Amino acid sequence: MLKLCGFAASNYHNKVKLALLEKGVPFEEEIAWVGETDPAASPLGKVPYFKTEDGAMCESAVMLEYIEQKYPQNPLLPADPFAAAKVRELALFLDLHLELVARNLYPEAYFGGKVSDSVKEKVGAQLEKNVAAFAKLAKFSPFVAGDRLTLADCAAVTHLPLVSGATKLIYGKDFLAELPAREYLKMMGERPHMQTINADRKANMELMMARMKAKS
Ligand SMILES: N[C@@H](CCC(=O)N[C@@H](CS)C(=O)NCC(=O)O)C(=O)O
Repeated sequence: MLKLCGFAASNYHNKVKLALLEKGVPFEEEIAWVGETDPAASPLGKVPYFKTEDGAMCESAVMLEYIEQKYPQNPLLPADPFAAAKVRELALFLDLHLELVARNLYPEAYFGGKVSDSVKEKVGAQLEKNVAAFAKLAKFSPFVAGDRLTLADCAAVTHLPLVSGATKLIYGKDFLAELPAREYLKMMGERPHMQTINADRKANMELMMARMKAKS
């Protein structure tokens, strides 16, 4: 059976988990905390990663492509090559230009750490530019890439709350306020699989905080 390794408080873990649930792919979750991952499966020590009957793989974008090709049911990519590329473009923007940039703020926004003023300034400018670019590509009609659920939604629904929350906490301003992100997240949050993911996320977050407390 396909194993999704990671932990349910992770947005990248949930990006892949949502795709598996929406596609109806049978899988098991195996908990792998940061610092306790399998180096052969994830050489950078990041989660999530898959253990498959053919071997292991990491990087959520690749994992989504793998399940899409291996389990074609309930497709999360359009058959048309151009339309599929536009979905991948959005998913990449979400990972690379929004989430990865906002991630620099998480130590202070979410983990009680500190981020220097120079980092905040640099990240703020970059995010402002990147959110404006993302706004030109995103459709929100009602899904992020158009009228169907795609793998771009798996990234959007898991990353956008973190980007929105981190910018609110660090700059006192939600950088996504001009986008219909709240309505979108509300609509997505009504999906039964998102409700599972959110319940698992909350329970896992408590476990993670307890672990961090016990370690400090
Ligand atoms: N590019 C990776 C990013 C995954 C990622 O950053 N995961 C976080 C958890 S949300 C992690 O493992 N962080 C630990 C680290 O970077 O050492 C992917 O798409 O899978």
